[in-house]
Amino acid sequence: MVMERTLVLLKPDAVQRSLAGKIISRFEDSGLKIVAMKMVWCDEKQALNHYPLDEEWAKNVFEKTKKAYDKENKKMEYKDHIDLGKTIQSWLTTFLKEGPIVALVIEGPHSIELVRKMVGATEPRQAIPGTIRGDYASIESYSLADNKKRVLRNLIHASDTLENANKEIKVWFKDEEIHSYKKDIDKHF
Ligand code: IDP
Ligand code: MG
Repeated sequence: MVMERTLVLLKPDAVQRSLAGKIISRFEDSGLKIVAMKMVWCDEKQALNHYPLDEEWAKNVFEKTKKAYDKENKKMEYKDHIDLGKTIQSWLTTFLKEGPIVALVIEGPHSIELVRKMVGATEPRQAIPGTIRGDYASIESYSLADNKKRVLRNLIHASDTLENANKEIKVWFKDEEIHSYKKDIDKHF
């Protein structure tokens, strides 16, 4: 499907650093359409619904993290992807509850892929300049996060697949909170 919706969260560090407006502007500038937006201070249940311990996700996180460790010739202390997944999940829920977040649904052709590209790599240190993480969080790294036994503070979440986008949108928005309206650019799609 070409026309897609994706879920974006401006995590507590983005709100804390007063970056919400700047980040939202980037999505507006792209031509994609914001169809839902609100500020939420979530609880444990909502945080866990957003980051359930899904085996595929844990494998993916494990691979990314291991690659970064290998590059530095550092040994990972985690037994396997489930061990790492559980730790990251608990750090993530603590982080999401730290302060209010801004949740958005962004709609447009290929919006899932485009938004992920604008967001940049998971580890901000690897995120290239011009991406949101690369511009505003680049001093953040796996090693800094690990030393403090905390999650990567990387400002933003964006859905990575259509299946996850559909699930995640439901965690944060009721159907009636998502709006349909026309923009000029729509006539080209
Ligand atoms: P993504 O946000 O780029 O999609 P995921 O792999 O889905 O990245 O991981 C979710 C979040 O978990 C990341 O945004 C980051 O905040 C955190 N995270 C992932 N891997 C690690 C890690 O190895 N150490 C600390 N935090 C991590
Ligand atoms: Mg993800």
